[in-house]
Amino acid sequence: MERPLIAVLNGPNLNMLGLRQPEVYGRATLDDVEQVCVQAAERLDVAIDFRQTNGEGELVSWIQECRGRARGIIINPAAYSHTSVAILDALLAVDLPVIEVHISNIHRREAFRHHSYVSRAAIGVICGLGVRGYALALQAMTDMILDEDDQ
Ligand code: CA2
Repeated sequence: MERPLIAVLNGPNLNMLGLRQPEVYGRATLDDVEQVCVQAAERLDVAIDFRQTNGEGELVSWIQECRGRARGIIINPAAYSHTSVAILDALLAVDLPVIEVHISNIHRREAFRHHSYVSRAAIGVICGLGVRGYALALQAMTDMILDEDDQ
């Protein structure tokens, strides 16, 4: 049987990971995050589509493309978490399970980071656990897909 596809989508400035602000985001680069996801996906026997964009519209388009193609979406919308109703609407429209991931603990940071529009569309949110949050999200998403297939 074909492996279920999980989209792992990343928002603006995450391509800068590891290059600046290691005290906030750690030393891992975006390539390292992808490797963490690839290894978790191999272990879990799922396929992933890992992407990053700086554009809000592109993120919306990628979310729409997941419809009928992916079984779930793991998303770190970065700063758009705190501003984007468009990304929230796209996630609600595709009707797929969503897990929101943040590398840093957004609740320990500035007040403007405490609210995420995207969380309304998410089954769960993982934040503050560094890049291992992505592997945990893949584990949880795979469990949910297997549960759904058992029903
Ligand atoms: O903690 C996270 O994963 C965030 O989604 C990261 C976003 C931030 O706006 C959110 O509030 C929390 C920022 C991503 C940009 O990352 C950088 C990494 C290195 C240097 C500059 C930015």
